Amino acid sequence: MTRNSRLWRTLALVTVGCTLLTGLLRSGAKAQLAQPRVIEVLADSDSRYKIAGERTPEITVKSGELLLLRVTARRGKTWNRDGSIHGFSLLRGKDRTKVEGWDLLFKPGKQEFRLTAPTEPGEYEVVCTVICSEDHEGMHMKFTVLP
Ligand SMILES: [Cu+2]
Repeated sequence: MTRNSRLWRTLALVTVGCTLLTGLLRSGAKAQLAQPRVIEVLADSDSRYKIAGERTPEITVKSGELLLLRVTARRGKTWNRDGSIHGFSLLRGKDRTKVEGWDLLFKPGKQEFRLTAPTEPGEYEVVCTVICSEDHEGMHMKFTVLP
């Protein structure tokens, strides 16, 4: 084998190696940046959650699913001292305990939250935790986690 052909072979191997490595790194980055599913909710001034196109708003997700909760909040009659106008707290249906990481407070306007759906399938409930009007107790919605 001439010196020249050995050189070319080395170059070819390096090129293939780099291409493979780049591909690997790219697919890894893609997995990490997996697009969450967007859920849009209006936390309205009449102390109700609303979801476009749903007469009775409810959220259904898959166990452990990555979510982006996109919220628009409108001030009701009363709000918290810290400026929060509505809350969004996820409770387990069976014992009404809070799900960790799902105790949110909203400021007026648009805001987004990156969340992971509970891993345990079942029925949950979203409740508002800010006394936003005399009808605050009516501010809740069904939340279902599918296996
Ligand atoms: Cu509220």
